[in-house]
Parts: sequence; C-alpha cells; structure tokens
Amino acid sequence: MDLKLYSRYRNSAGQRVRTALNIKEVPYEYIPVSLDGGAPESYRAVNPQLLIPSLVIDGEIVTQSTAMVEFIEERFDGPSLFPEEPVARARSRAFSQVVACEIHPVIGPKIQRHLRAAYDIGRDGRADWYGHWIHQGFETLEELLRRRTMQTPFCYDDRPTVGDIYLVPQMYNARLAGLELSAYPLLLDIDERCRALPAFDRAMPENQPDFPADPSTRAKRH
Ligand SMILES: N[C@@H](CCC(=O)N[C@@H](CS)C(=O)NCC(=O)O)C(=O)O
Repeated sequence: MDLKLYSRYRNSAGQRVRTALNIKEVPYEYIPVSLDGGAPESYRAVNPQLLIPSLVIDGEIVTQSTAMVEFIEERFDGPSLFPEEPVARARSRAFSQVVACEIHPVIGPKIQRHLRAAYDIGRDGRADWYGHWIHQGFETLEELLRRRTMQTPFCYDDRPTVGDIYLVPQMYNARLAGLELSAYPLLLDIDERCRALPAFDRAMPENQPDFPADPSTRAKRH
C-alpha cells in the first residue's frame, strides 16, 4: 500500500498520525506543506479545508486525523492503538477527543488569524486566548486521569494508545508557548514516558525533514 502524508514539522494533528504510523511500523512518504499565512491555494485540491494533515492511500485522499488514526488501526497489524478492555477503550477515545474537539479547534492558526483580522486582537490577547483554552482542556484531562479506576503508566493502558497519541503533540505546543504546566503532574509524567519511546520521538517536530535549521524561521506554535 502506498501512503503519502501531507504534514508539516509543527502540525499537532499530523503528529498524531505520524505517531500512529510509527507504532504500527508502517512506512509512508512525508510531503511537507508550508503554513506561512495559511496553506497554499494549490493544496485545496488535496484538502478542501486547507488543513493538514491529509493522508493519501493508494491515490485516495482522506482528511481528518481521527479518521486517519482509525484507518491505520483497522488496516494494519501491530500493536493496537486502542486498549483491549472496552471501557478503557472508550475512555482513551474520550480523552483523545477532549484534545481533538475541545482544545485544538479553538486555538489553531486559522483561529489566531481571525482573532487578529476580524477583532484586532493583538499578540498578548491571542496568547491569553491560547493559554486559556489549553489550561481549561488540560485541567479536564488531568482530572480524567486522576479519576481512573486503574492508575496505568500510560493514559488508559500499560502501553500508549490513542489518548497518549493525542496528548503528546498538545503538550509540545503548550510547552512551546511557555505555559506553566506543573499543575498537571499526571499529564507531564505520561508525556515524558511517551516521548522516550522511538515511535513518539520519530514523530516529533524536530525529527521531520522540513524542521528548519535556523531557529528564527521556526513558527512559534500550531
Ligand atoms: N480536525 C483536523 C484539524 C487539522 C488542523 O487544524 N490542522 C492545522 C495544523 S495542526 C492546520 O492545518 N491549520 C491551518 C490553518 O489553520 O490555516 C484534524 O484532526 O485533522
């Protein structure tokens, strides 16, 4: 099967997919997309929302990282991306969806651009907005972990599953934005454990071919 992933070094939704592919040890071609001022119009032919990632499977385009992660789970052998036990499985999905549906959609670059263009919200205001939604989401995630019936080393299992896969890129971005994260010891602990694993490490922004060598050209966050 031929897989092409349109992504960018700093693309937290794409990082989820890269991690899922790495856990299953599935080879893929990485196609970098620049997001300076938004993705180029030419990319609309791939993704009508102009969002990354997009996964091309034998020429067929699939959008939305959650759909891609589920495709990878269903199509490839290797360690499952979901816990075996049904309730833990549902909780790992729910945890991932707090990231994907509650945090990420309100802080991305298109939101930042609109806050600036339509409401004239300056850098400080946008940073405040960003921090507000991250902290609100992380408080929820930390509490969900605190309430677990079993305190597993990863979110909901003895190995990383979809909750962990979604958590790590969001933690990366929060750290990049300089947010104080000490109020989230469970998130910090799991994030560190995940990042020590090769499948997570290879998906990190620094390890992508388009990661800029010059620090001044690196975007602040996504
Ligand atoms: N729900 C989408 C989110 C994708 C998304 O928002 N990607 C961001 C980067 S992490 C993006 O492409 N932003 C471009 C923009 O906002 O202009 C998914 O899970 O794939």
